[in-house]
Amino acid sequence: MTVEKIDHIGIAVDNIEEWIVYYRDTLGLDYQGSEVVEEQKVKVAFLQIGESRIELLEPTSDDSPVAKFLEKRGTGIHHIAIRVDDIEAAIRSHKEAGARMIDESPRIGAHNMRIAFIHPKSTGGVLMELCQKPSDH
Ligand code: CMX
Repeated sequence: MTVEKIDHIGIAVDNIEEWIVYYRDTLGLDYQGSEVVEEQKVKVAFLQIGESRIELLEPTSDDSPVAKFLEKRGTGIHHIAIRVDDIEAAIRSHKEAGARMIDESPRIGAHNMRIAFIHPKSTGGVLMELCQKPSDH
C-alpha cells in the first residue's frame, strides 16, 4: 500500500458561497466546482492548490457531522485527507495497529472517491480521511 499525497484539507464553513469568493478571488485558487454529498450531509467545493486541494464543507442539515463541528468549534480545519492506492489495506493496517476506524469499509465520497474516516482520538486530535481514486481498484 502506498501513501501518495495529501489529497485535500477540509475546512468547515457556515456559508460556502461566501468563502469560495475568498479562496478563489483573493487567494487565487482554481475553483473546480461544488457538489452535495448526500450520505455525509454536506455541500462541498473544491479548489486546486498545487497537487492538492482545499475542500470547503457546509452542512446540509442540522444532524450533519459538520454542523456539530461548527457548533462546538466554529469554522476551521475539519479534516485532512490522505490519498492511498489501496484503501482496504490501509484500513486493515489501522485496525491491526488498534486505531479506531469510523468507517470499517470504504464509503463513496465527493467525486466518487472511496473514503474511510479515522477517529481523531487515534491520530493526535485530527480527523483523518483515507481516500482512493475510484479507478485505482
Ligand atoms: N477534528 C478533530 N476533532 C474532532 C472533530 C474533527 N473534525 N470532530 C469531532 N472531534 C472530537 C471532538 O472535539 C470530541 O473530542 P473530546 O471528546 O475531546 O471532546 C470527539 O472528537 C467526539 O466528538 P463529538 O462532537 O462527540 O462528535 P461525535 O463523536 O458525534 O463525532 C466524529 C465525531 C469525528 C466521529 C464524526 O464527526 C464523524 O463521523 N466524522 C466523519 C464524517 C464526516 O465528518 N463527514 C463530513 C465530511 C464529508 C466529506 O469530506 O466528504
